[in-house]
Amino acid sequence: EDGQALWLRGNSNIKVTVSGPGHSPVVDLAIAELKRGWHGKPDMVLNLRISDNPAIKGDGFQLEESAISARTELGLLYGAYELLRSQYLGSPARRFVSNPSYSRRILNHWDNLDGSIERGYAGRSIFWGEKENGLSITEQDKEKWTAYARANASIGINGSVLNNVNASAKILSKPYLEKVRAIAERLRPYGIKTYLSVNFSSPVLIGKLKKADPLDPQVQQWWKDKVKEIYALIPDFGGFLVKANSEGQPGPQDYGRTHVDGANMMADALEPFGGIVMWRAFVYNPSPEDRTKQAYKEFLPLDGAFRKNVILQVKNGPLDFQPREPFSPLFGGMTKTPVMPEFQITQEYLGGSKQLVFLSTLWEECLNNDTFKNGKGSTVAACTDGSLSKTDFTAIAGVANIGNDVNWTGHTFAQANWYAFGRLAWNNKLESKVIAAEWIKQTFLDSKEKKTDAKFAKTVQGIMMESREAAVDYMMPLGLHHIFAEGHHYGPAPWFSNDKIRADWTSVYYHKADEQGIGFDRTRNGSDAVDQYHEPLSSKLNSLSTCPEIYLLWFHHVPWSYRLKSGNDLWTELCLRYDRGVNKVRSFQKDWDRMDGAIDKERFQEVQSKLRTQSRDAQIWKDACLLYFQQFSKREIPFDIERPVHDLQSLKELTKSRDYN
Ligand code: BDP
Repeated sequence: EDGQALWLRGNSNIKVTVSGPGHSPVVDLAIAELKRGWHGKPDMVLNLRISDNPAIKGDGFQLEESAISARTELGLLYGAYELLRSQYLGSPARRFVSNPSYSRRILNHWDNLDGSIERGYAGRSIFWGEKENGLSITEQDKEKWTAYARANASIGINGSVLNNVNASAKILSKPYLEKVRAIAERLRPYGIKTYLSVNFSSPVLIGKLKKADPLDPQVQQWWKDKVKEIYALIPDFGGFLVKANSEGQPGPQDYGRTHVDGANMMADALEPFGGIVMWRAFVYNPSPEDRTKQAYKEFLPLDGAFRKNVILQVKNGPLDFQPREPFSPLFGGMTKTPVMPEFQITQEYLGGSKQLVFLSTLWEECLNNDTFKNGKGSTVAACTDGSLSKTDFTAIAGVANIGNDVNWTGHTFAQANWYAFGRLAWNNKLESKVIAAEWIKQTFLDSKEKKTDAKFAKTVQGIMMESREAAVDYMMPLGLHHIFAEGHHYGPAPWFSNDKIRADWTSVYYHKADEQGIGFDRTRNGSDAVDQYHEPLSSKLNSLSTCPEIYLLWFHHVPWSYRLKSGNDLWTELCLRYDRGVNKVRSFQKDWDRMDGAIDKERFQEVQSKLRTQSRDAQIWKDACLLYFQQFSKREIPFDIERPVHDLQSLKELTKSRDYN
């Protein structure tokens, strides 16, 4: 098996009769899927019906043994996929209602128009490729887009942003919009809306205007005309995603205006057509202010000033998709402006497509964090899914890990991250261990159990559930962050500093190791980032003795001799964690090897080989970080753990090289 079929391997020959409420592209798809993948009782008659059952919300559905009901046709399609999934998983048929946690469940593709993908590790873009074929569209392209749409619909994803947030203005030119239309036509039957990332300077770059000032009537008119042109081609177009005044991208501040001015201008253009603006809060400037505080400081004063069709898109943590971050304080901070979480499915900071890291646990951790916005129980999930603010303008985004590799995602196990994002976007209370179990069975095993299946499922679920914590351990335990090699973000470079670039792009800015200790002081004596959180959390984080140890060095500069809860001093604990991380990956290798024969050779060997690479690279992380930090701690690496096997100098050379990532 080459992995192309993803988690949708469940064709069957079992007969079923399906009656639907008339015919439409969506209903016909639901019927076709049920016939193709039916694993229920043979010769059953299944009814699909549109119902106004008040328990069903949005595109939700109700399943019963012989019926699927929904308010919308799309609800029937989602119900069909859920029914097939539960049959395949062998879960007994029972009556239940399932409603989506977020009404917009969106993939963000960081695909460039030349076909390259920013932070993509699975080949080239499935949408673009000036080098490959310009703007022409082949039959193969169309089939790929359909397969993509189907996979997404099967897990409830209903939106795609087709191009990189670092957006080329060309996307809004006529020939590109024509291609967007062709893509949208393929995605539409599966309920997937198309969105675009736009460049704020588009009126200048592809229009004939001299500036892109959002308060200039000519600029406003330009956007209105452009939006009209888009909707003439794509009547169900979803809206814009905007990265403005961030990392060199243009924005309203170039004209002395605010993010509100910029977002509202676009919102006004989109509003008559039902389109939305997803305005990214990932903004920071070279300034003496702690980078992790900047987005909150920028956006909190703007709360309430955005148009009704603007939603703020916020990365899970206040920095940038690190292996572990505390949640962004904006989730609990904004009260009048809807906020949507942005997760990163592509493993920019978690091993590209070389390492097995199941990200569902990271997202689950974020969603379950309590912001204390309205007192206890105000989780990030509740702050974003409409349950606190009683709105149904809700959304969630995941930065896609999809490319034109045969298996879509490079690493077979990276498919699980795509899958998990969709499942959590549909139901943000699902547990990662359940998601893992679902994925394993559908991806690797047949619906009828073989003898080896239960063992395989359990072993692999164990690996997946421990994989993210293992990565945290061998990369940056105890709250360390952003000590990656420059540029490629794959390997370690805690030594990285450079006077010629801004400090907050270097590693030393973040770990601040010195002879006394290590960590970034974000307490009230330091940058005071803790006070962007509500009480009692802010005080809890502020105090060294109550700050959760997983965030210790994120919030505190801690002496090497400081005793942790384990009884170990900080230096010893750091060493043990790095060592534990490496050992975990070694144990994943052993566990995997024991599974030889339980699944197809092709995928077995691919994963086996990638685990070898991961072991090697975990060792590099451990050696690099311990040997580097040891220069400050001046303490011995505990004698009962394995010694480093590399020299620091050689690792400095290695991680710089282009081939190493
Ligand atoms: C960082 C990536 C960069 C993205 C940026 C963003 O390194 O490539 O453009 O985030 O999210 O993680 O805008």
